[in-house]
Amino acid sequence: MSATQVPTQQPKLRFLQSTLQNFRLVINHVVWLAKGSPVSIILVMGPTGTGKSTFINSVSGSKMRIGTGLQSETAAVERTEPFQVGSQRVVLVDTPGFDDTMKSDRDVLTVINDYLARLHWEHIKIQGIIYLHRITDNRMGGTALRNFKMFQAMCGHDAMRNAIIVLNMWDQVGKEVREARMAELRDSDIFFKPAVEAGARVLPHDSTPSSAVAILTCLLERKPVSLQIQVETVDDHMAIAQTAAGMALLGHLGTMENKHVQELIRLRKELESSEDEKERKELQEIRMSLEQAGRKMADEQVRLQGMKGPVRRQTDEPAPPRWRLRGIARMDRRGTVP
Ligand SMILES: Nc1nc2c(ncn2[C@@H]2O[C@H](COP(=O)(O)OP(=O)(O)OP(=O)(O)O)[C@@H](O)[C@H]2O)c(=O)[nH]1
Ligand SMILES: [Mg+2]
Repeated sequence: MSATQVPTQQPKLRFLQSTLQNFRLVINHVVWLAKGSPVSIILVMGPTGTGKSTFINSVSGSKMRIGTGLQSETAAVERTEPFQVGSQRVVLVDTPGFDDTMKSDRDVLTVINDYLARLHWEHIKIQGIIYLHRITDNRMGGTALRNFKMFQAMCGHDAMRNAIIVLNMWDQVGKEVREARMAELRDSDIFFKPAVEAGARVLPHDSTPSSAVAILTCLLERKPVSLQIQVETVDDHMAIAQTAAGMALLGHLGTMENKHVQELIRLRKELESSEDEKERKELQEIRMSLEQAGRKMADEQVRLQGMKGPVRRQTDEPAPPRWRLRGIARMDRRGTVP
């Protein structure tokens, strides 16, 4: 090729390249439209009453029911319509806590796991998990610890990079107290430290929409993941009781049953030594309710052990090919995600 030919051929080449590039863009756009626009799925977890639904409503414009009384409000997995955060479309998924007033922990695990399994079956990955904790709580009690353990067991070590522990109601507590509580929660082995070491972040939330957007934005920078329980139940066909979350729950139920047994032994001794009729009657009533609670714990363990994995879709149609979804949820033509 002579030196004089170069200037005449380069514009032609550039023209061809840019035409090809435009053609590719158009094709990509058509394919993108045909598939529906991608959305990022973010789960919101935490004990009942920590403000999960309030958080979701504040940033998505949804109208999830907010609890006003002492009872748990969100009993099922509910999701928002897709909404915009920066350049991305997001769906937030509200979940019941593992201390629901009406549902057993086994029921809660089942409803969350069924939803997660369905996503995994569709090859839809999770963009992030938000775990809400009230900074106003002056104790990390058994309920909060149980919820956090279940969250950890469901997500697994690798998904912790996609998790943010949100300290809710931040502005309800004085500066010094909240800073001290945050440090203790973050640095204690029995609280959030293992999750933080695995990559989870701990962020305050002052109840404003802008603070919620900042939290979501942090999660949108991560690469979507599958949660441990999704892999265990869908890919590895484990029964619920064999999963880390199932075992954590069985462990909790076993401990509670043991506590009831110990309490019953103590009560029996008290009953034997008591001669006061009124006191004996009261002790009998306590014993009956303890026995009933103990039976319920034992029954829950048996039921959990007998549970199979999540129920697949009713039809036996094969899962969609991986190239269709590539790890992010896509709305179908009606604009919905699973
Ligand atoms: N002060 C204050 N109150 C809040 C905040 N978030 C939630 N609440 C209140 O806490 C209560 C429970 O809020 P919800 O959003 O229903 O909590 P939830 O975690 O969805 O509860 P469940 O659905 O029962 O699991 C409601 O009375 C809310 O008004 C907050 O950031 N600040
Ligand atoms: Mg709720």
